[in-house]
Amino acid sequence: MKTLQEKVSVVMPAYNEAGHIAASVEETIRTFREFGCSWELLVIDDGSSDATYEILCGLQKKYPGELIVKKNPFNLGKGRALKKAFRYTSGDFVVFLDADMDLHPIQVQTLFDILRLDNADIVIGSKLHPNSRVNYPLERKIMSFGYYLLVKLLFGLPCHDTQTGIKLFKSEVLRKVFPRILVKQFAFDLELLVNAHHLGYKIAEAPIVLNPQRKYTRIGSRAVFATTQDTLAVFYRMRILKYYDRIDYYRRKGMAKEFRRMRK
Ligand SMILES: Nc1nc2c(ncn2[C@@H]2O[C@H](COP(=O)(O)OP(=O)(O)OP(=O)(O)O)[C@@H](O)[C@H]2O)c(=O)[nH]1
Ligand SMILES: [Mg+2]
Repeated sequence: MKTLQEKVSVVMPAYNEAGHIAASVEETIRTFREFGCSWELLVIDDGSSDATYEILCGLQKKYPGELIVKKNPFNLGKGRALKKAFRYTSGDFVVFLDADMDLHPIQVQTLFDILRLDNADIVIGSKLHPNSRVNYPLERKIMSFGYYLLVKLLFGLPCHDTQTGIKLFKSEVLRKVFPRILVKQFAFDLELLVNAHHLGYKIAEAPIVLNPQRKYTRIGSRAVFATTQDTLAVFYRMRILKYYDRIDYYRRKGMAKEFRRMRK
């Protein structure tokens, strides 16, 4: 990373993470200082009802020039939080990193190595990579594999796990893809990756080490149902309505808003 000429923006979405956010921010800052490249950390509080934002404001005073803090007044979900946060980044590369410390930031190095080796535009951490070390319950493993089969069947994406909270993008990719997508709340990662793939960007996968910090996952059966529903909605828009291609056409003509309204 020391030889990296370009700047890296780390974007961390945080929703009710008062228990983890300080450790997460401090560890990320320590790691990137050691990497020695040019970087910034942008944390967006997604309308938390706990003390996440107050803790972040304290940290911002401690790390001026390194930590940027933004806030959504209401909880909008991870996808919309990331889309908003992206507007404030100035890096040539953008890393999405979850705030719960399940995935240590040191792993960003592996993602960059794979980006170079594979000449990729996007590298995503994958729990299903043969070299990953994941310490999470059997039912989550079965869910991950089932979702992989569904995604393979519907989209033929060259990835095994779209859901893991560490991803690296050339910022040009996000600049192109964000305006096209609807940001489906439960299938945001998938919608982003499917559209990037559709536009011809190369996606590679990286092994990860995952150490769950929460005793209980926040993903319940309602979220599984909603994720499947949103995934099918992305399929319908991509393959049947051709919405994503048409929104691009209307955007070029400056009529995207009218088109979105028509399609609602
Ligand atoms: N659940 C949830 N997370 C959000 C939201 N907005 C931002 N986030 C952040 O998105 C990241 C991923 O959320 P998690 O709840 O950890 O989701 P997960 O890793 O799939 O599930 P866990 O097994 O509970 O860790 C975390 O950094 C959250 O703080 C939101 O509206 N809901
Ligand atoms: Mg998590």
